[in-house]
Order: sequence, then C-alpha cells, then structure tokens
Amino acid sequence: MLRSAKHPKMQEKEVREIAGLLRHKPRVAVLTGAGISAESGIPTFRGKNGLWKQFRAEDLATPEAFERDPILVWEWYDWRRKIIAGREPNAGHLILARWEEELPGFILITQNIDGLHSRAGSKNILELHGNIWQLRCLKEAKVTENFESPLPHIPPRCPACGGLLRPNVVWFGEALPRLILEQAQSASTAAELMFVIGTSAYVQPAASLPLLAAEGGAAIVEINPDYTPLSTYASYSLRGKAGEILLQIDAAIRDAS
Ligand code: BJW
Repeated sequence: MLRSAKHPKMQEKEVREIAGLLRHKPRVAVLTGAGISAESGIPTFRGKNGLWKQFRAEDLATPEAFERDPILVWEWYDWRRKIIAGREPNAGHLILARWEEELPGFILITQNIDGLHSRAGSKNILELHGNIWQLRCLKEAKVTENFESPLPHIPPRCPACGGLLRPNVVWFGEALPRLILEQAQSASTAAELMFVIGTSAYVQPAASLPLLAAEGGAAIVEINPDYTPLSTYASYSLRGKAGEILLQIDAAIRDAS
C-alpha cells in the first residue's frame, strides 16, 4: 500500500483531538495486528520483509499443511517462538496495558499470537487467532501452555496420551474461537471509540470488526505507517509507528489534565 503523507501539524491536531476524546473515558475497543509488535523486532506477515514474502501460507499455516508435514510446520513455529522469546513488549503494548487500567470500558482484541500484550500487563485480551505459547492435543483437544524454546522434540507429543500436539493458533480455513469472536463483535458494536493498530485489515473476519464499530457509531482511529482498506472508513488515520503515535496520544492526554 502507498504511504500517504500528512502534514505534521495536521497530525498533531488529530492527536490532540483523540486525546480529548479519551479524556471523557469512552468505551474503547482496540484491534491490534502484527504491526504493533514490529517495533519489538517481530516480523509482520505482509509488506516488504513480511513472512508471506519468504514463506507460503499454504505450506505452513493451514490444517492441510500440518496434516501433510507436521515436522516442517513445527520447525517454522519453533523458529518463530525463538524470535518472540528474545523480544520485549514495546511502548505501544505498554501504553495499551495502562489504558486498560484507566478506562473502565476498555477491551483489547488482538490478531497477534505472540503474547506480548499479556507480557506488557494487559489482562482482558481477546486473542482472535490463538497463542503461539499454547499447544493443543489433536486427540483430546486439551490446551496447555508451553514456553520451552527451542522445543526439545519436534513434533511435540502430548505427555498424557501421546497424541500429536499442534500450535493453538488459527490457520487459514479454520474457524476463530466462537466465544472470543462473539465477544469481539459485541465489544466492537458497543464501542464509542475504536483504535485499529498495525493491521493490514486484510484477513477476515477480524478486518470486519472496525466496520461493526463504525456501524454502531464509533469513531475509528487507525494507526499505521501505510494506507489500508480501512483507511477510508477511519475518522482519523494517523500515519506512523504504533509505539511512537501511542506515546504522542498518551502524552497529549496527560498534558491537558
Ligand atoms: C505497522 C508498523 C508499526 C508495520 N506500527 N503499524 C471473506 C472474504 C475473503 C476471504 C475470507 C473471508 N472470510 C474468510 C476468508 C478466508 C480467510 C481470509 O481472510 N483470507 C484473506 C487472506 C483473503 N480467513 C480465514 O481463513 C479465517 N477463518 C475463517 O474465516 O473461517 C471461517 C470458517 C467458519 C466456520 C468453519 C470453518 C471456517 C482464519 C484466518 C486465520 C489467520 N491466520 C494467521 C496466522 C495465525 C497463526 C500464525 O501467526 O502463524 O493470522 S495469517 C496472519 O494474518 C495472522 C495474522 O493475525 C493475520 C493478520 O495479519 P496482520 O496482523 O494484519 O499483519 P500484516 O502483516 O498483514 O499487516 C501488518 C500491518 O502493520 C501493515 O499494514 C503494516 O503497514 C503495519 N505496520 N510496522 C504500526 N511499527
């Protein structure tokens, strides 16, 4: 997508307006994508250096790929777990965790599986696409946490029943966890202000959540260095890195109080 230039003074004014909205403590829903973790050094999926430029989603992120070659799929996830394990939450994650404490009607919806929101201190998180630190047994469907990195055996097996374990993430063609998706849809519909941060807004059904919010009358704030299909629906499109822009908004909230 093209980078659309905006005059810095114009963006400063928008940042102050958004801070003004937040000071009234509206019901806020936030949808994050891979871009919020980019400043922590975790690769995004699309774009110049995105994972899908180097790897084929069909070979690694579908149930068919796992059935065909669980070792290959697990080697890829083990490599990503190693990258994530060595990274820290950034300013963007930390500010969202603080806003959760300060805004009573705050809900965080993420497409990210890296667990960085939770490491930053966010508590009430709707993980639409699962979590790379959880493993699911294919025999018993039981989900367990596992932070070993690297994994001692690939593919890992369930210690209880010996069944094959898979990453508890949502692959293409798979349904999102029903309750979590329903909660995300309700929160989006009920939101008065929705932030859409660091997502290409390409993957469904997550990309439709801000449209539900807009239909419900919410103002949409997009934070992304690039234009996305959601930009036309956004009340504010702030161009830049998530951590930097969230710091500016957070400072503007505190400046005026
Ligand atoms: C920065 C930044 C900085 C950079 N600061 N920003 C309707 C229409 C068409 C297709 C479909 C449809 N409904 C469903 C589909 C099919 C499919 C789909 O959407 N396909 C599209 C590709 C067309 N959807 C599905 O298959 C979903 N399932 C489903 O709908 O099931 C229906 C069903 C019902 C009942 C029974 C059975 C089925 C599942 C989708 C699963 C997505 N999985 C992945 C992998 C997760 C596990 C893993 O990580 O390995 O999720 S794919 C990948 O994309 C990952 C992400 O969560 C997801 C979204 O990516 P995201 O977060 O937006 O990242 P990027 O890289 O795309 O964008 C990063 C952005 O950040 C960019 O814009 C940058 O500019 C920006 N950025 N630096 C701020 N510093």
